[in-house]
Amino acid sequence: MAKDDTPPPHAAPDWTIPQDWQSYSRQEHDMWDRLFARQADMLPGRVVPEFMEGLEVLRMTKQGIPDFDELNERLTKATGWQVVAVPGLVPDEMFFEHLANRCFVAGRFIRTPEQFDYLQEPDIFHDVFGHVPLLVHPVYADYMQAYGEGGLRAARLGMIKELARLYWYTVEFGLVRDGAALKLYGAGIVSSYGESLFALDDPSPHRIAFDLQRVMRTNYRIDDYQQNYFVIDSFEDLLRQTRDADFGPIYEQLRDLPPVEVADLLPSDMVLHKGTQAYAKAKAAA
Ligand code: HBI
Ligand code: FE
Repeated sequence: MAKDDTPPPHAAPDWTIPQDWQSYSRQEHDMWDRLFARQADMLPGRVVPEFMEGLEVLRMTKQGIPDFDELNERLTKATGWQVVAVPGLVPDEMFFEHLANRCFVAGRFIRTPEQFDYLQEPDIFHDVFGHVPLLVHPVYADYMQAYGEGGLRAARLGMIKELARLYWYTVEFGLVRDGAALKLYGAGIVSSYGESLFALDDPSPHRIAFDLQRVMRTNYRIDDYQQNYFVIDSFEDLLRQTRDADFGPIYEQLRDLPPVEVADLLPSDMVLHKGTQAYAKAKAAA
């Protein structure tokens, strides 16, 4: 997280930079195409259908790194959102402010061949392939804006950490119920080949019904596959629970409750799948 709230010299006061699409190399476009092909082959049937529709509506099926100007013509027409380039992580309040204005900030750099399977910092493939397709879905688009507005309130109340957990377990690593099955929608999952398989198929992680306060208490790991996934009923339900929630009382309760550690289950949890945690245990033992 940025400690300093002044943007780097090449960035605007709101931290945006030009995407400078012309300057991407052949190799960088190829990297996008390889990542795209692997995910586009595997995701149908695993991801919510709205995600695949978003790729089509935005013509992201076209080869090469998307040009934000082209992307934004279609995205703005659909839901009024736009994508802007930033140098890397931006300060929390700037991030929330952009979301509240229907502006999604994206890194402009793409991972190197050595980082094909995994990198910790968000690159353009994670940010644009992972996050942008669902922004054409009107309810999801409203949720993201509501989240930004909630972030600005949380910042005034000193509750950013709690609200960031909500982002993590929905926007980044969320699952949604689809009848008896589960589907992916979190950007951190759908931009990762390994986690797109793990999150749905592996017996290791817990899969727990979404509960706003529970999620806001739950720590997360940023260095490996998640040990918990939270499952929403629908985007409508997620939006209703968050937009209509008066977070004031929830935050007051949270101040008196200890955080929940990553793999812990609570008696109040509605557990859809109790994980073996075998994956995390094997990693910890190695
Ligand atoms: N900056 N570029 C960028 N991308 C993010 O996802 C991001 C950020 N700054 C802050 C931030 N996320 C977090 O505060 C959110 O996870 C809540
Ligand atoms: Fe992300």
